[in-house]
Amino acid sequence: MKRHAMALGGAGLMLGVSLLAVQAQDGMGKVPEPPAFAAQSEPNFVSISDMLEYKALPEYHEPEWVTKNFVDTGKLPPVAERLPKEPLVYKTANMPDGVGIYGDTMRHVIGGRPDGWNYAGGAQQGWGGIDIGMYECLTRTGPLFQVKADELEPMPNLAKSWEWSEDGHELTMHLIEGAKWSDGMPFSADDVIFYWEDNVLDTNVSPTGGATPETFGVGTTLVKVDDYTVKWTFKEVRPTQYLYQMAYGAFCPGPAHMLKPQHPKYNAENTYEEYKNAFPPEYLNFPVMGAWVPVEYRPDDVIVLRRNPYYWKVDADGNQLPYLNEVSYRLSTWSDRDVQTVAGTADFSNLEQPENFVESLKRSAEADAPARLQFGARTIGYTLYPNLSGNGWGEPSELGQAIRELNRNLDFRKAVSMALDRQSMGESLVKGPFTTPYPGGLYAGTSFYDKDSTAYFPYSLDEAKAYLAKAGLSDTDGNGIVNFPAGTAGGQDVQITLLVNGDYGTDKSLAEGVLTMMEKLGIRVVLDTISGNSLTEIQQGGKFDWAVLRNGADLVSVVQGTVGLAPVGPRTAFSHRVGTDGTLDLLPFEQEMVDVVNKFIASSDNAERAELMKQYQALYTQNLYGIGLTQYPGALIINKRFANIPAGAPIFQFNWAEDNIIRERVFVPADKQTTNELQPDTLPAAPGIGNGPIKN
Ligand code: BQZ
Repeated sequence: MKRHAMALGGAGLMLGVSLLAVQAQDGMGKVPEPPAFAAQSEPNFVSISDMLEYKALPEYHEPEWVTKNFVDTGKLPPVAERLPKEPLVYKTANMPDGVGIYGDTMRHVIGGRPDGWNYAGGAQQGWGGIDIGMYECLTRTGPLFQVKADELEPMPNLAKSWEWSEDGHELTMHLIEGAKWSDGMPFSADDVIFYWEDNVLDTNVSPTGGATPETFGVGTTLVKVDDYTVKWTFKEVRPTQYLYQMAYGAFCPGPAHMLKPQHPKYNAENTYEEYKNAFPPEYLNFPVMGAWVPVEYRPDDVIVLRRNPYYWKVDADGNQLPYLNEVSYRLSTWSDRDVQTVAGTADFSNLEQPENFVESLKRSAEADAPARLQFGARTIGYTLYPNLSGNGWGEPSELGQAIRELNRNLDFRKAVSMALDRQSMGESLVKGPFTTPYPGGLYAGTSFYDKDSTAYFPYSLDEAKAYLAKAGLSDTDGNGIVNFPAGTAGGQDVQITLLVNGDYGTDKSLAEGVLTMMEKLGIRVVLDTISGNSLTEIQQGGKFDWAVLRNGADLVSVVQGTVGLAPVGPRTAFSHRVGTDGTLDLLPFEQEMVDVVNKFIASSDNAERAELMKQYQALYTQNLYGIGLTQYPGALIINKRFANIPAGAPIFQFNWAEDNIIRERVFVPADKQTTNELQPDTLPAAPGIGNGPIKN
């Protein structure tokens, strides 16, 4: 069973019997066995050193049209001068279809909308792989799904190597030397330090990747040693865990030469809001370290990105990557992404919404289907999060505060959990062996999951009502909805606002399910459905009683986003952040969870880490820190013309598939290339409002 379960790379470390079986409690039942659902393809497990190295090569190449139209005309220096001293070199043996050829485009469809390019300063680009393709980070973790379990550690990226000091408190990182931003300006430690000091540590800024000062450990410092060396100092000893935080989304520095002049610390004219929005989507050719640069933006229509002529990665023959000249993002809906990719009018989709499973499976099974569809393991999961702050996070109203007190009451959380019929909730999304009831916590089938440490409160409306009464609630005005006790919120009906992501059908269906089931319990739920970029601010501002959330990588991989597993810092956890007095009013079990997660971060002993995660799982599920809803697999849908797609690439594990498949190595064989490029034979021009690409 273990070999098969997800076959997740990384830590398949199951160690003997669990030391902390769940303490039997009333209402607890057997954890449901997920229906058998094997991933449709397995990764070829390798070492990181089999995938890449940093090395100077005897010669370098680029697309002919770039040489002819740009280098020979003096618009660009020769490719060798545009590359760093030692580019990142992808090894041919790890490329499923070998060295590729230049040409073609990958057409994406996304449900998000860009509000600017200042990722470090908090602007969003629309998700769906735009930011992942534009912004490079110190380390990289997406492709780790194919790394051998006992060799799991983050891959080098902008940081090409690092070493720990004797005492384990200092980590010296060596950056790629001589690399340039896509406008030709040098990349150096100054970009890294500007990101750290003036975006992460400056709490007036909320970087889009979610980084907070505590993301890298309370009291951690980062200094420049020289142009290509930085040094971290941690309170913990050898907290290797933080190397994962230095990957996508939390440590992807922006171009200081562009951002600094807009930052209020250096430009008193600007407010922090103006800094965040200093580079709107109309501002094109914004300098990046990623493979593609935004050159065209048509609101509610499309974003086109063209190859970065200064991209610092090559294949083993010295061909500068990427192979694809262009990537584009049609601005539509997430659901339309599945439809268009299966139909062949788009090229890539993470099939993550069960309501599209059946149609997508049917169409992609046909012989002439343009795209292939490959299910991975169950790494998509949804949770109902009660806001656990009792000291003012989100400035709740009197009713809101009364609800927070209820949320902090275990009997109340048990009532809510036992009123949820997770089986029918899953089936309402899609019939078949896909969904499974999810108790909450770490996902069944993932590396650190332990069934014996998982508590589960199965569906029982009667028992749920008993717990509701135990929480002091009864329907005093006989309208079917329980009331607060006299003296609390005026004894009014218990009415709860549920925050929902309006951009996904799945989120809305699950929220509707919660609403209907709570009604049967005697709780009125009102949906607060938010679409677009403002949702993140509402979530991070704590402006919700309850929220339905598609979980991040922390509950799948544990090692990615670890600080999100519990409120280890003032702004690290989704459902409990500092109150108006700047303190975290943790419940006793939350404090235990924080202690366990901090021990995990400070430990590099695999046996101890596995044990700690059992304790975490037991604390989480026994106390219903989050109330799990459903868990299911996703499928990668990719047009059949693309080559170098790694086997067994999950849509989501350490990161999304847009990172996992290493798009800069993806290519289209000559006989399959199309004329789908929207801006053929062009390269990014100078950064500026309305500046399109240049042809020659
Ligand atoms: C994948 C992903 C790539 C963010 C986003 C979006 C944001 C959240 C989440 C997913 C989208 C796609 O997810 O659903 O398949 O392409 O972009 O970044 O939901 O609203 O804030 O966490 O990753």
